[in-house]
Amino acid sequence: MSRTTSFKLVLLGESAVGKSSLVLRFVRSRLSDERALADVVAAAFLTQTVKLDETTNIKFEIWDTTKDCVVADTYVGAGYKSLAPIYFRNSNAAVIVYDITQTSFEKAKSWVRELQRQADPSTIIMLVGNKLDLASARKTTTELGQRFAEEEGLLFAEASAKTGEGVQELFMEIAKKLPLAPPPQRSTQGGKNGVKVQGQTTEIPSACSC
Ligand SMILES: Nc1nc2c(ncn2[C@@H]2O[C@H](COP(=O)(O)OP(=O)(O)OP(=O)(O)O)[C@@H](O)[C@H]2O)c(=O)[nH]1
Ligand SMILES: [Mg+2]
Repeated sequence: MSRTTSFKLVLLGESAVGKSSLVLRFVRSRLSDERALADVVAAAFLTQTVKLDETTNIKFEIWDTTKDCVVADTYVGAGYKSLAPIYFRNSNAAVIVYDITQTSFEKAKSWVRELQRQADPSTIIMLVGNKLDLASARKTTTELGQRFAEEEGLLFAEASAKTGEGVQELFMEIAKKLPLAPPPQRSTQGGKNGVKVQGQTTEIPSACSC
């Protein structure tokens, strides 16, 4: 028997930094198919299971975000000032993405502050500098990202959704930090779609192909 525990993971970051591309690379392991990217951009929710060891699987319930839905929900729900904490309510992990070739690092820092203010303190936060394949055009040094992550107690990685470099590894690093015992259920009242997914453990036969 192997044990599968589900965790909610949310992706945050400025538009066009590559959030959906990272999810697609993680879930489908390739990024050559533009139609597949269009699908994942439209999807907003995907799952992927990774094997931590012989008896332990981690199922990521991945919530992608886009500029459009953040703006819409922010407007309807909380006014323009707050960046819709509904996206990270009940999240076990948050991946905050910036593009190393753009000025999106400051926006990533503001997402970190927002999470520190509003998310559950047990939420694992990972800062990811994406588009590592374009390192020759980088505006944010590795050291800058690494230092900020260290100061704030975050996990840190650089990756390329385009080549796949570092993508599986960053999700595995998060998987290793997740608490294997189910965390206490938190209230989902008022949460978008009323979803309650974190820390759900299911026993599945090891022969199961799913
Ligand atoms: N060179 C390169 N391009 C990338 C990489 N990741 C994403 N892109 C490109 O960057 C653009 C934006 O990628 P998306 O994945 O749609 O970005 P996003 O963060 O989901 O954007 P929003 O949904 O608008 O918030 C697309 O043209 C991608 O092909 C990468 O690692 N390297
Ligand atoms: Mg997207």
